[in-house]
Order: sequence, then C-alpha cells, then structure tokens
Amino acid sequence: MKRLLVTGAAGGLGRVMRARMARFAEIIRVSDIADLGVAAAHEELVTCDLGNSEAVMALVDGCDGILHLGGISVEDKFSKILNANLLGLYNLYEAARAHGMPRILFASSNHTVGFYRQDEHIDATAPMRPDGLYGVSKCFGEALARMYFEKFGQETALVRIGSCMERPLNHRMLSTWMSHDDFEAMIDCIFRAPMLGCPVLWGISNNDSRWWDNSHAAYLGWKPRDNAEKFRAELEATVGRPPASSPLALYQGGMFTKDPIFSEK
Ligand code: NAI
Ligand code: 15L
Repeated sequence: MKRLLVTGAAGGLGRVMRARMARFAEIIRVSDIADLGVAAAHEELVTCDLGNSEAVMALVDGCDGILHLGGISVEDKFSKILNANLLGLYNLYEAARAHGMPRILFASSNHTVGFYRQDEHIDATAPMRPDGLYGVSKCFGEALARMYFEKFGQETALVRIGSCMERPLNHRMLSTWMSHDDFEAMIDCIFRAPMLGCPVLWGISNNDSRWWDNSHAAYLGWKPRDNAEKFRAELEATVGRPPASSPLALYQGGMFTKDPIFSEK
C-alpha cells in the first residue's frame, strides 16, 4: 500500500508498532496528540486531537489503510473518553467515508466482555458485557464500525486486544496475552486479506489457557505462534496466583471490573 496511517503512535503499543510498520507501506503517517519525536525517512508526523473533526479529516486524506490505536486506553473521566473514543471514532469514520474508505484495524478491547467469568469460554457471538466506561466506549466503536460496514461497505477488523505487551505481567495475562510478533502478523493478514468484512477478532496469542475462540476468522489465515504458557513458572514464582476471590482471578476483565466511575471534578 502507498500510505498507512497509525494513530496513537506515541503510545505504548503505537511506539512498538510504528517501528515495525515500515514494511507495510511506502509512507507511514504517524499521528498522536502527544509528542511523536523525529520522523524517519519513510514517515510523516501529524499531531492531531481525534476529537477535532477538521484535523481528522485532513489526517485521513490520502491514506490507504488505518491502524487505529489512538484514544483513551484505560478507565478515565467520561469527558476524556467521550472526546477521544466516541467523538474521535466518529470523526475517523466520517473522514474515512470522505476519503475512499481505507481499510481500518480498530484496536478494541477485551473490556467489551470484561464481566464474563474466567471459567466461561466465549466466541465473537457472545453478547457484550463491558466492565466500565472505557469498555463501553469500545462497544460503541465496534457498533459504529459495524454500521459503516452495513451502510457503506467500510471494512474494519474489530480487534479485541487482550494484553499486548512484552510479556504477561500476572496470572490473568497467561490467558489474555498477545505478543508483539503475533499482533504484527495479524496486522499483515488484515491488510492483505482479499476480503475482510467487519469481523470481531480476539487479540491473543496461542495461549494454552485462552478463553476466546477465533475459529470464525480462520479465513484471514492468521496463526498466532506465541504462547504465554512459557512464562507460567516464572510468573508463579515471582508474582504468584491472586486469591480465588480477587477480580483478577474471577473476571476476564480482571481489576477493570472494580474500577470506579471517575468523577469529572
Ligand atoms: P496508550 O494509552 O499507551 O496509547 C494511546 C495513545 O492514544 C496515546 O499515545 C495517547 O496520547 C493517544 N491519544 C489519547 N487521546 C487522544 C486524542 N484525543 N487524540 C489523539 N490521540 C490520543 O495505549 P496502548 O496500550 O498503546 O493501546 C493502544 C490501543 O489499543 C488503545 O486504543 C487501547 O484501548 C487498545 N488496547 C490496548 C491493549 C494493550 O494491551 N496494550 C489492550 C486492549 C486494547
Ligand atoms: C486494555 O484494554 C488496556 O488498554 C491495557 O492497558 C491492558 O490493561 C489490557 O486491556 C488488559 O486487559 O490487560
């Protein structure tokens, strides 16, 4: 592809993926509201608040694909979630509609289903059970993307990322972890697929103790290779198992199920 837009490029996942995206397109347009550092030869840097419709319209112009990682990524004040994750997503989809409907990978979250118990195994047809306002914002994002698909044919992969980081940090993440390599391979499959549609994908590695079933998305050819199990012994020796009554051991969303609704004050 000619130009790939990466939003949230100054964030934890964005910084890792920004460095890996060079092979995906001739030009990588990297964007964030935060400082993006210095542009590499193949990069265009655009500082942009997702809540600013005119700025987002210009941001998307000329892009053939969008890796949408930008937004509020944990529980927060509703006003912040509203601007980045609701208004921001609407702005992104309106801009995509105006600019030839580039394929989108939307970084959704496991917190759309955080209130399922850890002894429940679910697939993409399970009703949403968000565990906070952040999770609700991702449910909104998925519904918005689905509407743009049904109404206009805009393709999006709705990737419910589990925990995408260097290594799992606790016992729960033995189930939810996705390695950076597996995410990069997923991005490749999503942007190369002849036909994408608007599937929900679970963003997890091939973990022995996974709760989520991706078999409906086999047509994309994504085969995660890593497995959090290799970290189990070390994690149990260092962090240990949480008490059986802890949200970390009970719910798929872990501690997010216990977050308060943050006050605006
Ligand atoms: P992060 O919080 O480190 O990065 C998000 C980036 O979005 C930040 O650089 C921030 O400045 C930017 N941002 C926030 N508000 C903005 C606005 N109004 N306009 C423009 N940019 C704005 O989050 P992380 O971990 O890198 O996650 C990336 C995406 O993946 C997020 O959408 C998050 O919800 C999603 N995700 C990540 C998971 C993970 O394990 N890292 C798990 C599930 C979902
Ligand atoms: C998320 O949605 C968050 O963005 C990330 O920071 C992790 O906490 C992850 O979920 C998780 O559930 O581990």
